[in-house]
Amino acid sequence: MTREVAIEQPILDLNDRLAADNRALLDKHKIYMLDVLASPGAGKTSLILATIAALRDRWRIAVIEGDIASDVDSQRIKEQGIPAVQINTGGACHLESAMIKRALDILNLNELDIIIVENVGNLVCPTDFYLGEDAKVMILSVPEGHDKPLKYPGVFQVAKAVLLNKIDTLNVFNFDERQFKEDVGRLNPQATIFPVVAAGEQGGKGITAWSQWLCAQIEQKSSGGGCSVRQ
Ligand SMILES: Nc1nc2c(ncn2[C@@H]2O[C@H](COP(=O)(O)OP(=O)(O)OP(=O)(O)O)[C@@H](O)[C@H]2O)c(=O)[nH]1
Ligand SMILES: [Mg+2]
Ligand SMILES: [Zn+2]
Repeated sequence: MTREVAIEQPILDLNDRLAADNRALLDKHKIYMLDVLASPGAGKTSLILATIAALRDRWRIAVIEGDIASDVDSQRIKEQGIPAVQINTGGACHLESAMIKRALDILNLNELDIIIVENVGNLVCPTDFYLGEDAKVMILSVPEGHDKPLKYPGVFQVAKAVLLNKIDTLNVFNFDERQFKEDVGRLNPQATIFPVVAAGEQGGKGITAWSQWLCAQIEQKSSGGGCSVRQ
């Protein structure tokens, strides 16, 4: 006789319990945590750096960097004088709440307002793992193609905001922005879409609108004081 063992569900249940602990800890410290999802190279670190530049006058920010290997991205963040914790998953293609818990133990939570998590580059399984964050957002970059909402619907559905990055390359890649917006709107009508350029010669385009949206989200959790975004 063979028996099927559903292994996925207990793992997700345990993950959710630890994520709830993370969330309680963050709430106690009034820290807003954002989980950034995207494919490898879509511009996660670039967007995080641009967001830090826009918000650092107003908020105290730290970054948790998730990568399979290396500390390349956390070094880029630390160069800006921002605390960063690198998590190397050793092969796992997503972050789990237990990993975030260990990173929270290292950070000084009394001196932070925002934690930005850069998840492992992957459009699939990070979608299923709640880490205790206040919101997930996702980035699609123009070279990946406008058909991605149809092929990877899950990540577009969990995102509170969708960033369309590298719009400086729209013409080169024949990207149909109207179709993209239509498909995202069908999957997730609540998601706000922000076309941006996170890096390069036109770097900074659209970042103010995105940062103002994020600032308003954070405001709802913090003790007030208003939003101010450096342009
Ligand atoms: N032209 C253009 N290039 C960009 C833009 N944003 C990022 N890049 C470039 O895209 C490459 C990847 O950017 P990263 O920010 O490292 O991407 P990532 O998603 O963090 O990559 P991984 O962490 O390796 O998954 C870099 O060479 C960036 O300079 C953009 O808006 N326009
Ligand atoms: Mg990166
Ligand atoms: Zn995975």
